[in-house]
Amino acid sequence: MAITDILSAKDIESALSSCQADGSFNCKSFFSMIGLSSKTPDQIKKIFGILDQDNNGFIEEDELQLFLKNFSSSARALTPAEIKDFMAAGDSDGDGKIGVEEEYLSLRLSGG
Ligand SMILES: [Ca+2]
Ligand SMILES: [Ca+2]
Repeated sequence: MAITDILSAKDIESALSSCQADGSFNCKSFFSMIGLSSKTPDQIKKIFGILDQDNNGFIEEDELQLFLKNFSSSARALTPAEIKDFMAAGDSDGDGKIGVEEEYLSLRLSGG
């Protein structure tokens, strides 16, 4: 399944163009630009499954590093500082990885 089955290619394009420079990625504005907060829990679970490349039920730092590449193979990797901020925003129980409940919760908290 492609991520564009769930999200609009146009939204993805504008979200990616907003964070082309190193250090300009913000997970909350990115999620808001791709319209994630309006998705159903089931759709969010599917997106989580795409981001969780090794399918172990959690998104880890190395998967966050390649986060943007899930949306476009030519997108850049996230910087260590961006990964740290992203993890801090998503990892509410502090175990160093993001579970699907945490992803969903952080989306609801970010105003969805
Ligand atoms: Ca994983
Ligand atoms: Ca966690």
